[in-house]
Amino acid sequence: MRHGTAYVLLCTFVSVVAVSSPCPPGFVEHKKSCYWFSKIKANFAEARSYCQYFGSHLARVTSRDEDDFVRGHATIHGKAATYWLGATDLNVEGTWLWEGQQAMDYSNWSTGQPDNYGGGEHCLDIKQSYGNYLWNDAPCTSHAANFICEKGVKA
Ligand SMILES: *[C@@H]1O[C@H](CO)[C@@H](O)[C@H](O)[C@H]1NC(C)=O
Ligand SMILES: [Ca+2]
Ligand SMILES: [Ca+2]
Repeated sequence: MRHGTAYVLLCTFVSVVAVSSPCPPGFVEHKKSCYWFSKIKANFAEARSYCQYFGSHLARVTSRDEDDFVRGHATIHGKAATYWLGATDLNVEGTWLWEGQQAMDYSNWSTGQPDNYGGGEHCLDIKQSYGNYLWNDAPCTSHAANFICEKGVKA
């Protein structure tokens, strides 16, 4: 019985340690946010819904530091061809806003982007083939891509 009790205590301890990360399982911590690099593909609206389902939003990359983190993690760990980020110019062509209507003060577009190719590119993605995950505008609905969800670390 004593061994049983010790085992239960050990398991309790291990689970407390396991949940002590401020991020949900599968999310990666960086600074004050948790990020999930999807293994699945979806169009932009579906990707947004997935993130919301997990209590998060499509990632808003608002600084060079965050940009470097996202690009680095995609390069070393994620390795998908393309990821959606949470910005569009759907309201006013050429005016890019992060979801939640936050102005895009920092950006890091790939050479020649955003080009609004064919007049129909209004959602932000990062592509491995575009300068190793520099930014590009892409059609929101006609193609499926991986995506990155973000949520703030709980205070
Ligand atoms: C964009 O990212 C590249 C690669 O990490 C970096 O060399 C460049 O300085 C960045 N641009 C800006 C505006 O921060
Ligand atoms: Ca556009
Ligand atoms: Ca483009």
